[in-house]
Amino acid sequence: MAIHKAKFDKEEFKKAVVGNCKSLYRKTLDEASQQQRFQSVAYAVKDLIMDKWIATHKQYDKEDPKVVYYMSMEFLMGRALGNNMINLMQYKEIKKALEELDLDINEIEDQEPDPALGNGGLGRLAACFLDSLATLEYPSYGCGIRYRYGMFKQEIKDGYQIETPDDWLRDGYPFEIKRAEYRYEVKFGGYVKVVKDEKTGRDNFVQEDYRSVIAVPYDLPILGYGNNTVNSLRIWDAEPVVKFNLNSFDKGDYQKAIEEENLAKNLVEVLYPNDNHYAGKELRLKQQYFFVSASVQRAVDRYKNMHNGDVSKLYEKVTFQLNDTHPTVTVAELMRILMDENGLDWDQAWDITSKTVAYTNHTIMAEALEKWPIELFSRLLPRIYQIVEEINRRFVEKIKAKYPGDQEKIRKMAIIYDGQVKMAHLAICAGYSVNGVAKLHTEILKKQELKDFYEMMPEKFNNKTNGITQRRFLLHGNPLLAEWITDKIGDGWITDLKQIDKLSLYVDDKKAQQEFMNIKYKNKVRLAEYIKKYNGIDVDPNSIFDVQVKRLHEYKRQLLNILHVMYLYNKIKTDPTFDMEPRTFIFGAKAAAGYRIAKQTIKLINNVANVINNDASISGKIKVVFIENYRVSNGEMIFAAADVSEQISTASKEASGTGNMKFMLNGAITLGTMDGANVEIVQEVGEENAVIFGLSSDEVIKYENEGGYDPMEIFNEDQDVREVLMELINGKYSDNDPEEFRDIYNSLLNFQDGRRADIYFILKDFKSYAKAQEEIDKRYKDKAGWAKSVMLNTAKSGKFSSDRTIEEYVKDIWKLEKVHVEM
Ligand code: GL7
Repeated sequence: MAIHKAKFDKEEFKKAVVGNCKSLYRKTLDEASQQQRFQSVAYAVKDLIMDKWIATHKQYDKEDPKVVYYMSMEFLMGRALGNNMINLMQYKEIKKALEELDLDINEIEDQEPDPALGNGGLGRLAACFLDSLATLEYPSYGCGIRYRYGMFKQEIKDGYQIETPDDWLRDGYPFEIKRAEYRYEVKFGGYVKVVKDEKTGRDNFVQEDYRSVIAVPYDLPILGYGNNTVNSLRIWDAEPVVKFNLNSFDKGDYQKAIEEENLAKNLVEVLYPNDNHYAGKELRLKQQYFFVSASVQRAVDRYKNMHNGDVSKLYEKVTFQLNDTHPTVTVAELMRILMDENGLDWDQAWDITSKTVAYTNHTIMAEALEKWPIELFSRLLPRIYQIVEEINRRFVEKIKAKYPGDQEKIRKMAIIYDGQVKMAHLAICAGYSVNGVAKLHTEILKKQELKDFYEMMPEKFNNKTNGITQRRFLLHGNPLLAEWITDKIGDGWITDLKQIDKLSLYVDDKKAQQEFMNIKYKNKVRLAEYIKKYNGIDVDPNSIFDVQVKRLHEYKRQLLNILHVMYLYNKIKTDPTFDMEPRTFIFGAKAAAGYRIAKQTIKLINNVANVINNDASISGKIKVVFIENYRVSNGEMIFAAADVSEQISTASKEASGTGNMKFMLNGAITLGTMDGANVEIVQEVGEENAVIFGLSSDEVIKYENEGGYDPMEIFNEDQDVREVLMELINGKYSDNDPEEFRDIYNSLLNFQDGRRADIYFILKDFKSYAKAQEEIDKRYKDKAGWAKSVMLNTAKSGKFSSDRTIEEYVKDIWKLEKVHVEM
């Protein structure tokens, strides 16, 4: 790829910053607050972007390339300022200019709120994909929602998680642009009237007595690295129709006007903070249809403008990728627009739709599968429901034709069954591609979860192993290592991560090992300072930094990790001479606000931390830290500082994971189960450079099919496990209520609320995990061996760039062409 570096006029830039401060705040820089300085700098950086942004869309209009619309309820972008400076290739230049203005780039970057319009891996994947699409010069839009409040901020008070609103727009977000010229009406409720067209004899379907809102988009620039491509993330805000059209007042329909005002206000108010869990809330379905309808209306309009109003070949230039089932109403909305607004008949509309929409599955967790009650779905989206019903009717006919007399197939595969609309079935039936997100995950889809669909339509199924952008998670997040790598092998890795394999040459070189570990040490010092500042805990950068950061979920088994810490603590207490490398166990995780066991687990980790960190008798052999408010920005720093990457989900449950890749890239050893993309990480780096434990996914699935296992056996036979479990209920780690962790205890040992004991096999895997932890200790004692191993992790991470993932989507699914933008 030809890297293009634009000239940078330092004096111009400085002038712009000073000028922005004046015109935005009527202040000089030294009078301005830190936030105001950040805004002044951000607007100056935006100025460097605008011409490229304009040029990119001119070029798209001229060449009329095929475009992918990445439809996602979540985009977990992280901060933009530093990333934009990086992708402009002007980080150092701007840093220098700011120094001359007496501004510290780190402090300025720290002023930016993380735009956190996502929960976890699924939302962050969407953000990495946008970065790669722009870098690889592929035309694309991210389509989503401009939530007024993103992912909540987490505070820890007395060990408990407290959620506070994330008011990310409070000071104004400098990089967004309101596109008031693109306004679309989105209709909810009412009923469908059939009106016969006198001339054609055709039935027209008209929604009556509905409530509606106006969708207004805001665009955020998505910069390619080292090129002139600037794509857009388009997030939709909702405005009331009444502001726009006073008609309802004219008609005296005051009630309707108020309802519409409230609808608009509530619609985009907040991101649902559930990860891998579907709550079935009516407002959530409204959000889904809202952004889907606006995005599809806009995409079809744009296409028609460029093709004389003829929609018949839409699929040649437009493709919608559904990020999980959340945007699946895309299927029916596109059908509606093609039929009701463009006069196509069913077969034509279906032919186009089923060549235009593709679906990514991100989870097999049953509680994440979206199923909407017919009553709710049809009341909220009456016309969409009619269309889904007809899709279902035809699909069931096909199933019957293929499997005559097999009622079981219909029960398992129908889109509408048992009073519910099954979104995954709709997406698979209508989509031209269905992909999983790691090899193992795709195999489980084909063999288990979606077996019937795979048998009927094998050609649709494919795998796209996830990836991450090395621009944010190495070049920006770990500048010391990035510079060292570039020094050794050149900067090709920034846009072609496969090249990082050239580091393999250095893994036995003593000097290189020392340099690498020295950088790791400095990154650990940086994190230790952060921990001191925000947690008030002293941690030793010479200890092993053993890190588990990700959403708190039972299947991710933070509980296994902390139970092991409790076990280790007991070991040290009974044998003070017990020899081990000092270890700092670092956790970071948000729990969904209504997820009780997850919140109890946070409290448990904090209470264990309290006891252990204040026990002078163990002379600092272990420390436990819970980092508050884990998010993209502090994540960048955490990955850079990790020695051990905890990826310990119950095998088969973590579809892919992407944190695992960020740790590997930054030189950490994976301590994990054979789950998700861990399998491929081990394949790349070699078993000897990871530490693997626990049940395999086949074993887990086998137990599940046979009704589980009996954790009581382990409890009765294993004294260490029993001791740790008893500590959950004997008050050892309770500050006031000794019953505090009873639910956790019960979840491991007792059948309750229709759920088997220990459904995530924590006790089953405990022994094997403890052994794996001993193995980590042993390996760390061999300094040279460890250094070689972590360097190999970095060197072998080439596969896990989202650039590779995107090239695969482009080649196998989207069939896009690159568009080069000249300036
Ligand atoms: C997830 C998976 O849990 C995670 O393993 C995967 O890496 C990610 C991106 O594909 O998607 N599925 C899901 O529902 N969430 C995820 O993070 C929230």
